[in-house]
Amino acid sequence: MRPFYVTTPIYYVNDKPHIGHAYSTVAADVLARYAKLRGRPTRFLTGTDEHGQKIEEKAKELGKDPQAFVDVMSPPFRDAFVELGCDFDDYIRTTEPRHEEKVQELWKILFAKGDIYLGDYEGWYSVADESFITETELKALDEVTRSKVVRVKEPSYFFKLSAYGDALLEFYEQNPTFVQPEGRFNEVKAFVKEGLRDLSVSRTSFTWGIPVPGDDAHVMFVWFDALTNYMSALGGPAKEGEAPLYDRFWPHGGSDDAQVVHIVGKDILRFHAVFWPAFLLAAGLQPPTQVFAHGWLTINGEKMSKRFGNFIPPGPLVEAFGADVVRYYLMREVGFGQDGDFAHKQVFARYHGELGNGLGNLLQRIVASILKNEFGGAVPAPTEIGDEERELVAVAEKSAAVAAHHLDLVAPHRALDAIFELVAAANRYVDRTAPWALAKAGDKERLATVCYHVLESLRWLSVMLAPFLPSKTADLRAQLGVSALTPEEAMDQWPKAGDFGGLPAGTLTAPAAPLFPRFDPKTEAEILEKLGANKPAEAAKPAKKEKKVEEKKDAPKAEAPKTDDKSEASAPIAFDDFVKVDLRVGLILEAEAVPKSDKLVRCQIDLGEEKPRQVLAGIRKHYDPEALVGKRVVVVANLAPRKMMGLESHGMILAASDTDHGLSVLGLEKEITPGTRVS
Ligand code: ME8
Repeated sequence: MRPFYVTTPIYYVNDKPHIGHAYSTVAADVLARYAKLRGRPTRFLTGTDEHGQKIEEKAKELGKDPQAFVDVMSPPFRDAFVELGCDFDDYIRTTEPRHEEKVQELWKILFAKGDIYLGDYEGWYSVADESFITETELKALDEVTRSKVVRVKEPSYFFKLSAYGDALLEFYEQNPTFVQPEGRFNEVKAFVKEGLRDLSVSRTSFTWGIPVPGDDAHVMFVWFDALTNYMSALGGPAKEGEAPLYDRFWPHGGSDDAQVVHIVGKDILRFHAVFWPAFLLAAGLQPPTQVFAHGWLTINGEKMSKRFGNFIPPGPLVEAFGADVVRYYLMREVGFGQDGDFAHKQVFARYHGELGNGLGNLLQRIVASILKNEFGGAVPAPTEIGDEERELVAVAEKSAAVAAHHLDLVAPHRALDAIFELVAAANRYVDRTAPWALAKAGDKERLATVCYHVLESLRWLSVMLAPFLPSKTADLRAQLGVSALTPEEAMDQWPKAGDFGGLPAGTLTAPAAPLFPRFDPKTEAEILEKLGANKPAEAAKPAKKEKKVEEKKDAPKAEAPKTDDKSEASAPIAFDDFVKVDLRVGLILEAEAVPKSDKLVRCQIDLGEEKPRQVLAGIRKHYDPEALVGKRVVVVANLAPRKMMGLESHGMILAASDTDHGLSVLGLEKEITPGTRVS
C-alpha cells in the first residue's frame, strides 16, 4: 500500500494555541486515522516553529532567553493537540538539533550548486508575518501590521528563485493536483507566471535562527528553516539507506512513492506552493505530492484576534463538549478549503441534532431496550431479508464508498455528509420497521432481522466515524460488544461492498450511558456564558478595518469566490419547504440611515404591491444608504413583520458576507420587474 505522510504547519510559539491551529491539526489527524484504517503505512507530523525575529522580540519583551522562552511555549501546543485526540507520530521543534542539522545540510546542497549567493538586501520586512515585502504589498497592509514593518538594509544570502519559474510551472503542469483547492492553484500559477524575484534567505540584524554554514554573521530566514521541518522530521535530506523514514515517507520519484500532503491555512500557501518546491527542485529532491490550503475560521462571525477578545483556545471547548464533539464540529461545519465560522451555538445544534438525535438515538433505540428485553442483549441472527434490508445495505455500501472517495480527496465535510446518509437511512429503517410493534406482536423472527441490520449499520458507522470521533466510536464499539479498532498497518478495516453481515450473531452487547447525553437549556446557557459566547457581536468588532487574511504573509491573492458557505453542511429540505419562502425581486426606492443605529438602514422597497414596503436591513457598515437607491435586491417577502429600533420591518433583504469582502446584498443582472417571484 502506498505510504501516506500528512503534516500540519508548524506553529509559531510567540503565542498560545487557538482554534485555528486546532483546525489544521484535527484535519490532518482525521486524514491520518483514515489512512491507517485503510491499512496504509501512515505518518502524521505536527510541531512548532521556534526561530525568527518575532520570537526573539517576544522573548526579549518578557526579559527571557529565547531558548528558555520557546521551551515553555511549545508544550502547550502539543498538549492542546493531544487533548483534541490528535494521534501524531512525531512532534518537531525547529530548535532541535536533528532539525538544525538537516536544514544546514539542505543549505549546503543549494550553496554548492550555486543556487544560494551572497548579496545585499534593502527593503521592507514584516516581523508579524516573518516576510519580506514589496512597496506595493506594504501599501496594502492594515495600519497595525504596517506599524510593525521595518526597513532592512543588510548583507543577505539569496536563493535564485528567479531561475526556477519555468521548472515550477512544468512541475505544476505534471502535477495537476499539487495545490488544492483548484482555485488557489490558479492563483499560485498566476503568481509564478508574473516572474519571480530572488529570495532573501538570511538575516544579520538578529541572532535567533539557525546559523548559515560557514558564515556565522548570518542566521537563516525563518521560512527556509521552517519549511525544511517536513523533511528533517524524517531524517532527510539523506542518502538511500541512511534514514529509513525518509526513504519510506518522502517521495523520490519512483512509481510507489509515498503520498505527502501538507495541510496549511490559505495564509501561508505561497511559501508551501512556490518557495518549498523551488528549494527542493533546486536541490534535486522531489517536492511533496500536495499542498492543501484550507480556509479561514471566524468566531461567531468575527475575525479571531486577541484584540477583539475572541481568541479562543481549544482547551475550554474540549472541557465543555469533549474533544470528539469539537473535532466533529470543525470538520462538519465548514467545507474544507472554504472560509467558515465557528459559532458556539451551532456546536450545540449539531450536537443535539446530528450526534444525539441521529447517531446516539439509533444506538439507544435498539441496544438499550429492545435487544436487552427480547434477546438478552445478544446480537440475533437475521432471518429473512426483504427490500427494506436490501435498501439499507445499499445505502451503507454507497455511504462507505462515497465517504472514502471524499477522504481520499481531502474533503472531510463531504465524507461526513455521506456517512450521515447512513445514519439517516438507519433511523428511517427503524421508523419504518417499527421494532417496538414487532416486539409487542411477538414477531421475534422479523425483529431479529431488524435488530441485526441496525446493529450492523452501527458497526459500520463505528469504523467510518472513527477518524472524526475516535473516542465516541470506541464507546460505541464497546456497547456493540465488538473489539476496538486496531490502527495497525496492513489492516484494511474500512467497510466495503459485500462486508455487510460481519457482526457475528451471538455477540453480547454492553448497553451503557447514552453516547451524546442532552444538555438541558440551563446548562447550555451556562456553558455559552462560560465560553464567552454570549457577548453581543458588536463588542468583539474591530474598531478599524482589519487586514485581509491573504495579506498576512505574502501569500498569493485568493480566488474570487470565497464564501462562508455552510449550505453543504445543512440538512436537506423538501422542495415544498423551499417554496414556503416567498422570495421576490425588490427595487429600493428610498434608503436612509436609522438614527441612533450604526447598523440599520430603513429602505422603502417596491415589491410590485400597492404601496412600497418598509424593510430594515443591518447593512449600514457596508453600504451608504444613498448607494442603495435604485438597486434591485432579493427580498424575503413573507417574513413575519418585526420591530427594530421602534420601526416595523416587513421583509428581509438577502445578503452574503465573507471575511475578505465584507457584506454584499444579492443583486440581479437584468432589470427584472419588481415583485417577480425568485425561484
Ligand atoms: O504561519 N483559521 O505559523 P502560525 C484557520 N510558523 N486556520 C488558522 C487560523 C484561522 N483563523 N489561524 C491560524 C505560521 N490558523 C508558520 C508556519 S509551516 C512550515 C510554518 C492555522 O502560528 C492555519 O493552518 O501563524 C495557518 O496556516 C496556521 O495556523 C498559521 O500558524
